[in-house]
Amino acid sequence: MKPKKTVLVLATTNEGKAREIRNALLDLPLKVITLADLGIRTPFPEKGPSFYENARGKSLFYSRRSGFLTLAEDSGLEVEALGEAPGVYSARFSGRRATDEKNIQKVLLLMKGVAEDNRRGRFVCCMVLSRNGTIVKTVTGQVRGMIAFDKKGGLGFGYDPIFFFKPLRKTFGELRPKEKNAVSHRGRALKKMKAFLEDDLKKGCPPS
Ligand code: ITT
Repeated sequence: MKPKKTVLVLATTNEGKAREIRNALLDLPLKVITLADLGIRTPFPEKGPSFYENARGKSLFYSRRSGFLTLAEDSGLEVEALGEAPGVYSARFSGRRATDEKNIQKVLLLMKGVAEDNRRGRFVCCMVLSRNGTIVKTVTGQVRGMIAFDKKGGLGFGYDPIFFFKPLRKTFGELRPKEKNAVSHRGRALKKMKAFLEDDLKKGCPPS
């Protein structure tokens, strides 16, 4: 009989994030499910002042609700010339009916006239794993880039088409999933989380 896999709940409503996390954890003996699979629709009000506080809040909230090992993350774009905005407001930068496209247009408008040298930005990701309402592991990742003058590439999600990554001379919107994962804020955080999970699973933590 095959050993029972540990269930891991991805506590996110963002399909782009979920896809990247799933792909990165594919080779672990986990049964990865989503909040939707469990019929959990209660939104978590993200009101924290930092990525860490929002990620921690989401992770604990949904781990208590689901009863399973739960992974949540908070991430966003920080632009130096905009005083680190959009930051924790990245998802709703253009208002209550925000879309990726509207958010991108708002950043491009605010950056109009800003010279190339002053277009530095970075993506940040804080990821928190919880079990039974207790934090098990926290990891972070970040990546530096430049805010492009125009959109380029149709891959990825969110601000990817305007995030220019100098070492590859491409925007994140032009990177294939594996290429993005190798250098992105989320990929870097996931590398550490994956190492922790591998170890934890080897120790034979009880399947939840
Ligand atoms: P959940 O809270 O349900 O996980 P969300 O989209 O609301 O989903 P966040 O509050 O963490 O998540 O907001 C993250 C936003 O930051 C996301 O909507 C994008 O606009 C942006 N972002 C984060 N990671 C990104 C990435 O890899 N590429 C492009 N944009 C990204």
